[in-house]
Amino acid sequence: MSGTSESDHTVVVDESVTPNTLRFSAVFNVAVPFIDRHITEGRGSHVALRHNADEITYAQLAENVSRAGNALLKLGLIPGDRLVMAALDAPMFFYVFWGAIKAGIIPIAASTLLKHSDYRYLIADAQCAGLVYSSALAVEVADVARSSPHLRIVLPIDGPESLSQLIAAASPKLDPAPTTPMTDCFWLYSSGSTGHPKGVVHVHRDMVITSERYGRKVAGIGSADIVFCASKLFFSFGFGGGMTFPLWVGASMVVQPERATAELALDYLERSGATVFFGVPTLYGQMVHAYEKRPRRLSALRRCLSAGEALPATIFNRWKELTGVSILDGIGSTEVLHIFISNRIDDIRPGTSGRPVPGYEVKIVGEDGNVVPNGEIGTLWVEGESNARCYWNNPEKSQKTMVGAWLNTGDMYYVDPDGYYVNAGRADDMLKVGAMWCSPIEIEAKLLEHPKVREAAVIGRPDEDNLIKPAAYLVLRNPEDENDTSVAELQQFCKEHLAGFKYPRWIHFVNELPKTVTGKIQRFKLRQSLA
Ligand code: 3UK
Repeated sequence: MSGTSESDHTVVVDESVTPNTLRFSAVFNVAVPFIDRHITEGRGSHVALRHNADEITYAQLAENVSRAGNALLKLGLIPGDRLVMAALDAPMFFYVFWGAIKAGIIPIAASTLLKHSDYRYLIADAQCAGLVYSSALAVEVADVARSSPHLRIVLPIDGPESLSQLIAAASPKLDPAPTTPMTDCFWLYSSGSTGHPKGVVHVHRDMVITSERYGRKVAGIGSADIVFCASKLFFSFGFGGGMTFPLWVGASMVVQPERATAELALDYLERSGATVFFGVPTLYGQMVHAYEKRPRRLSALRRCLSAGEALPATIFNRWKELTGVSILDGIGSTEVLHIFISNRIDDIRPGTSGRPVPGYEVKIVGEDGNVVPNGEIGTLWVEGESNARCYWNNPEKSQKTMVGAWLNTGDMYYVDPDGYYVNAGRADDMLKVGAMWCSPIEIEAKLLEHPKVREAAVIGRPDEDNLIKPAAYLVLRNPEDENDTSVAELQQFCKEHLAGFKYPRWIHFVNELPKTVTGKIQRFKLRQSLA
């Protein structure tokens, strides 16, 4: 490219200092080191993606990424435009996502589990210029185009008359847009206790930081690995495990569009010969039960990673007995992009999140704003170079959460006498159920819509595997309804009207709920009564 020099788009890791310093060139498009670098370094014939029976090499990946970037530019998108992707995990996800980045367009990987009204909100909120979607999701994204005046391009990714034909017809040569390490690169959306999900804005350097500091150094992924990640690419845990970490080191990835059940995940692990596996604790728990019923040959597996919710020690121990492999639990977030406190392969304390990942600073802060004495519980803050630049269009929330270089995780933590970080729940009332955000307020609101319910409070409670699930405390209009039939009926009502994982696993009938003088429900009092 005219005006591009050899030293553009490079990052140098200075191994002589701890933590390592990462030095970026002033002109830096992250698609070059993650995609094109493998060709210049001679890995073009190495398999990048394994998708059903297809194998896609790094050379083919690089070519398709450039084609996709050209196709998006030809459609009229320009650098700086935002492109919402409602895309299932597949090779096309990689082409479109990286093609956009290479062209300077900002992809937003939206959850594929959203409903029509969620997509409508997200598209209007992001003020995006383009929307591309997997044809399987066409029903949910239908007519969202009308919700945003900014939207110029709406196109299915696959099928007849789709982006895939434009990509096939486009040129395989594309000069990388001359972005910088701090230019906005991509967004993910994250939900909170009330209101709408927030756009989390990440810049070009962020995925380099997570891939080097956690993916390579802590998870230990190398170019010879075959990585299978059960979490989807729109969830930043899956985004790292299933895409950026393997790409950073030139490893192979197993790509599969379906939701991973325990059986399916075990099948994939066995058949793909995966050496590295990423999953969430709820899935590991289910895989333990499935494996106990029918053992598998997982002889290639050498490393297992977990995040999204706390991994109970019992699941760690049982998985290790069954497979011989330790699970490294670590805490991460969409805002930090990936894991910043983690166990290490030679330093594991089951039931804890481990120790800070080198390169990240963490502190535990009390209600007075000061760091608490060792061993006391406080709110966990984190500082690191992959922290999101801001929440999109939400200065109030950005200001509260991101103070200087520090980010408030909203998690309660303490440090045990040996220096391991132990999770002690959330500072807010939010729950992580199967690693997915679950707002008690949303479940309560749904229960209140039921004619039998007068008042409702929802809190988290550990199940038999020690994983958190919602429990509801209800005041009914008519005490005569306090029976098993009502429990079943109310659970069914929630299953029908909420995402499947949100229904209350336990329902308790009470005469009154603990409240403040102003009438606010005191969920912490219910939690205390459980302890
Ligand atoms: C909770 C954990 C205990 C915690 C995520 C790894 O989960 C991820 O991102 P989200 O934005 O949620 C972040 C919140 O989830 N959490 C995550 N991991 C753990 N709690 N132990 C854990 N190991 O409340 C955190 O604030 O959905 C995880 C990598 C990338 C991610 N985005």
